[in-house]
Amino acid sequence: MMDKLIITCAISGAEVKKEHNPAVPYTVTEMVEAAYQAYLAGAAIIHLHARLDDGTPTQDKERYREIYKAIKQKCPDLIIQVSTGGAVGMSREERADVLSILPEMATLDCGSVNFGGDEVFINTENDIIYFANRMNDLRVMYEMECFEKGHIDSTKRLIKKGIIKGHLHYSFVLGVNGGMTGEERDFMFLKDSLPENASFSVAGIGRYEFPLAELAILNGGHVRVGLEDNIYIEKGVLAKSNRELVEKVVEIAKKYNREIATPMEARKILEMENLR
Ligand code: KMH
Ligand code: ZN
Repeated sequence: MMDKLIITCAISGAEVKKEHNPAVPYTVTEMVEAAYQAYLAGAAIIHLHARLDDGTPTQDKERYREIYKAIKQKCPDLIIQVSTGGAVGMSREERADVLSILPEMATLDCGSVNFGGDEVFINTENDIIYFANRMNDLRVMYEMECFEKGHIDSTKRLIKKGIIKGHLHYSFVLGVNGGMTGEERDFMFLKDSLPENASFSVAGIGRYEFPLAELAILNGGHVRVGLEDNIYIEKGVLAKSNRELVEKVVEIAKKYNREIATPMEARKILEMENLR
């Protein structure tokens, strides 16, 4: 039997702006409201990028602390997964600053990928080792973001060396302009390449968001949606909110009788209970 479905909502991102969709949250109040509404709709995890009030992405630990605390005050049981990816061009140390607030969960980006134009999201092998070691030391649960198959292979090498350890949870981020596409065969290839006993979630960028969500729901995976990844509820129609995107996944899950995990159930599925 399949585990219940863990829905992650990537509410803010670092690249998407209010000019793209006015519902993208920047301020602390907007972040809390977006997280709360996503949670009410069925999200167990919030993937969080901090922003300044004017929308500038930041990895500043004090800004993260403020947002983290405010969200927790409103929804104490929600899992908050902070980004250690930050924005393209940030240094490794800048990106890791947020870990000092001791988040329950964070992303571990497992390789480099072109991000359109002149942009490259750089994650060298030493970067991956640096982040994994820090998160191991701080007992932070990590979700391994893989933008293509080579990134999964890199994690396997680091698992063998004992650097990546604990319950293995992956996120396939597919459809980035410069990365792997999110067609069914891409999904199957990645899913079949995972180490044994790993769990996975999918994050489809743009038009891949809901087709990939459906594939994951049918194949025992978990799903990430949110304005970081996709601003449309359907072709040409802007999503009114992060909540609306979560609601659409819940509808798809219902169609296939896949139950939705609460945050506590998600902690169990991801074997996070022994970390803290
Ligand atoms: N903003 C991207 C450059 C993550 O959150 O860990 C990186 C990103 C990955 O979003
Ligand atoms: Zn992110």
